[in-house]
Amino acid sequence: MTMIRTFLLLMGLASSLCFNLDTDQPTTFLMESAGFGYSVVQYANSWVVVGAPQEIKAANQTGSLYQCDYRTGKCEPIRLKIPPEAVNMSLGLSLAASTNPSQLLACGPTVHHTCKENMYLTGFCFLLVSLSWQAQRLPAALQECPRQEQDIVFLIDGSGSISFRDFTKMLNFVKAVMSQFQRPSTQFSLMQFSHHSWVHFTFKDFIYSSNPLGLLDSVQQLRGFTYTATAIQMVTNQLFSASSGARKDASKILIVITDGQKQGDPLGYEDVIPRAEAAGIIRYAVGVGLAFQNPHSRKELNDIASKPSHEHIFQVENFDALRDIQNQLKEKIFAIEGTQTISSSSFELEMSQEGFSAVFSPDGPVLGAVGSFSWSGGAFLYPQNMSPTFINMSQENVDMRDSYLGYSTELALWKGVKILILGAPRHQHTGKVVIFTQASGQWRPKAEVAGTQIGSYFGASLCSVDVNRDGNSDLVLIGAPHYYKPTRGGQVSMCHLPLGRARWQCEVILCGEQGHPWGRFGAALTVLGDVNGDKLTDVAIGAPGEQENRGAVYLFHGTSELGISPSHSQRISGSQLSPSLQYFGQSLSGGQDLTLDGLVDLAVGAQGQVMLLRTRPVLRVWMNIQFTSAEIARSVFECREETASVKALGDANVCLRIYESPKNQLGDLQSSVTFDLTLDPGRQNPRAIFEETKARNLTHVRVLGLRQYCETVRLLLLACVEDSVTPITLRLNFSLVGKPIPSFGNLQPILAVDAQRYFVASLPFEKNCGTDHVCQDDLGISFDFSGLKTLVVGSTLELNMKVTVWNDGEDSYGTTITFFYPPGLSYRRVAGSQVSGEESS
Ligand SMILES: *[C@@H]1O[C@H](CO)[C@@H](O)[C@H](O)[C@H]1NC(C)=O
Ligand SMILES: *[C@@H]1O[C@H](CO)[C@@H](O)[C@H](O)[C@H]1NC(C)=O
Ligand SMILES: *[C@@H]1O[C@H](CO)[C@@H](O)[C@H](O)[C@H]1NC(C)=O
Ligand SMILES: *[C@@H]1O[C@H](CO)[C@@H](O)[C@H](O)[C@H]1NC(C)=O
Ligand SMILES: *[C@@H]1O[C@H](CO)[C@@H](O)[C@H](O)[C@H]1NC(C)=O
Ligand SMILES: [Ca+2]
Ligand SMILES: [Ca+2]
Ligand SMILES: [Ca+2]
Repeated sequence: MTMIRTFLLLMGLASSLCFNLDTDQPTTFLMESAGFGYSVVQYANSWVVVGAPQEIKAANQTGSLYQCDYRTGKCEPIRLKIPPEAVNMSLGLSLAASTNPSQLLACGPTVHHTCKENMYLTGFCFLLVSLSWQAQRLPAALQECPRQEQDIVFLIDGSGSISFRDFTKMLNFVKAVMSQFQRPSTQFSLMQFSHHSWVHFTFKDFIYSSNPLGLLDSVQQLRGFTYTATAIQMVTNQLFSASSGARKDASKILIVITDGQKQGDPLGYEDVIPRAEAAGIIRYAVGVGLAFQNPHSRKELNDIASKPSHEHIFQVENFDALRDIQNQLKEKIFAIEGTQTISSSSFELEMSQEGFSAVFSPDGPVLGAVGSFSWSGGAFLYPQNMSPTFINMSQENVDMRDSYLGYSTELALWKGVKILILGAPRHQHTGKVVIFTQASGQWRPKAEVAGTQIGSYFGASLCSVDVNRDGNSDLVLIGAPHYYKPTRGGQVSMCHLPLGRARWQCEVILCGEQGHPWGRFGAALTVLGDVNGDKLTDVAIGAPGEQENRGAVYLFHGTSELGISPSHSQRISGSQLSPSLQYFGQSLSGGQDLTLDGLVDLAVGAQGQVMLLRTRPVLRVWMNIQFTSAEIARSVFECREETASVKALGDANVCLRIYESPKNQLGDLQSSVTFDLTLDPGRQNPRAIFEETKARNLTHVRVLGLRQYCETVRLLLLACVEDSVTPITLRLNFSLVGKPIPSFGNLQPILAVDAQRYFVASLPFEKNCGTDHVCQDDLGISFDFSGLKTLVVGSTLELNMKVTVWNDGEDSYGTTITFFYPPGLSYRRVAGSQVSGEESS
């Protein structure tokens, strides 16, 4: 018994697990191209566009796009003009498409952008409209290198040991260096020192001067001793101050030019250099003349200059040789970048990786920019003919560093309101998803929901679903592909959009099958459209890590409660399609019919290939049974004399009509239908049999199209049935196997899993209740205790009671008498007798 039940259960599971994507004849697009299949999108109801972000196309060009055609089974490269500045962009790392109008976004978020000595990662997307592959570039130009601001102080030695001619050469050197930098990014200030000091011009003087180089013309030599340390202290305190025009975010650079040792200075370098260092002043020391050949002087230069000394010290033999180091000094200063100085804080958009994710909104394309603001992340919205809007969490007082906001992007619509959803899978290590809405032109965070497990990457994938297809999104699926459970890896939360000010919450968790702790279930999500014909949207979820990265795809159906059923209706493993498949399900795209059969198809990316799976046409069956006579006449079933002969019971007309849902363009669909008819199922002995089989059961196999089919069967009643009250039942059940359609690549129709598979009709026995067929009885009852008036407990052992029931009206069916007696008595037996020959109970 248990064995059989287990078997039946398995049978049921097996049949439901192939509903209803066709796995027998997938179309495979193969391409010898690195990363082919990393991303995939259905485009313009005719193409599968595939990204191959790792393909090396030229010296500085990575990534490529392909358009694949179901009819030919082949892919062609999409030839885009890649601008030379899009260095190693990994084109095709993310793709998005929209219908009506048909648009495609293809992004390369790893544009290597060199600024001076630093390498930045920005991104480009191409917006393609129609098949002309005329591309618009987003953003229109490469972001400029970050502007580096520098505040440079020259501190020049005017002591008596320097001749007038050499002092002039020194001023010329200062002039030459100054002329190589541009205002306003670079500002200069000049101070001369001996045993006094003289500020010739501050940064303010420099920036407001109409002729900055002219400021040097009035400089006179001071003469006297050499108070180098005191002078450095004044530079630190006075010149690098806001009141002198120094800027907070600029690099601070001090260039000291001297010919000799400190002389008579009350301060030592140890008194002043630590302060200069703390203020972030980068110090260059230029030593001129033979004085510096002695080790003591050499040490002084070391004390003044920043570390490492060899990078910050210049020594020249004489003042003429200063000219030789102009360029060296310039290069050194140019090389100082924001990221290397103490003062400059962090990245803004230099590492934005714009286009890491992409989605179309009614206002324009939205590109995720995960790396912006030290990987806080955000997204750019590109409205038509307008400058882009940056959407991030700046309004919120939250720590978003390393959150990766914009790792995934999705759009939802609710009563015409646009809702932008951004995933931040590294937020606080557990991940977060934020909903943005527009309020007075500004995109503001409205609601958010956080992940629960560290490292789960909650929000790495997003998918908004309009389950009942009324134009309003009902829920968002949020993938956490690295969610770890010992038996299952990855999960997807189902989160209904929050209404009003309600908190955003997720209700149901979708999972893959057990036994795949590294399955990465939820790494890819897609809306499929309605595949099973219940008019509710269905979704597909990829688990590319299942079975040692062979991968799998799950199909889930929408439910009438505007949710997604937590149990999948089909699992397609990569190994079942091809033994060599790897990462099957790493990318998904559904919702369009590319095979021209009227049914939506699913494109699934794997490593180096893409599979196009068709949905199978779904059949449902309408059934009916009609008897030629509405009831069994008394003359047929009444058993007065004991003649053991069967009697004709009339005909049953059995009808089946097979119809398709959803509608498709496949024409007539044939299927082989096996149907069983059973009389009095569940009864030990049947009361009627089929004339054809002389048994209670009958099986027919017919090939039927999408038409109504009827068949008449003759019934016989066995003689003297013992129960002529309960109607005779006739049950119809069937199984259906769709016939492959040769003109559509042998696509095979399938019976809906939730289709009705039984139909039961009943044939009642005629009742003696007049012409209205309503039995109006008139029952009476009387009790008789054989004349006993009092029951004395203990004196009488038996109490006999006579109950008389009579009927003065039409026949009465199922009459019962309920009789209560006190606890002191116990029930013995009942004996019945019938008085008139009519009907009994
Ligand atoms: C590749 O890009 C680098 C950095 O932008 C550039 O220096 C180099 O010239 C480029 N090479 C070619 C062949 O374009
Ligand atoms: C671009 O990629 C190629 C191949 O991987 C590499 O050789 C080259 O150095 C890269 N260019 C830059 C600028 O990073
Ligand atoms: C958001 O962007 C603005 C610039 O638009 C920036 O100043 C701010 O720091 C950003 N906020 C976060 C949390 O990244
Ligand atoms: C009727 O059912 C019995 C047992 O289930 C089976 O052996 C027999 O073949 C069936 N007869 C017909 C005509 O289907
Ligand atoms: C009808 O139902 C019976 C019992 O559930 C089952 O054994 C039989 O296979 C069914 N017939 C068909 C044609 O599916
Ligand atoms: Ca809806
Ligand atoms: Ca559906
Ligand atoms: Ca199709």
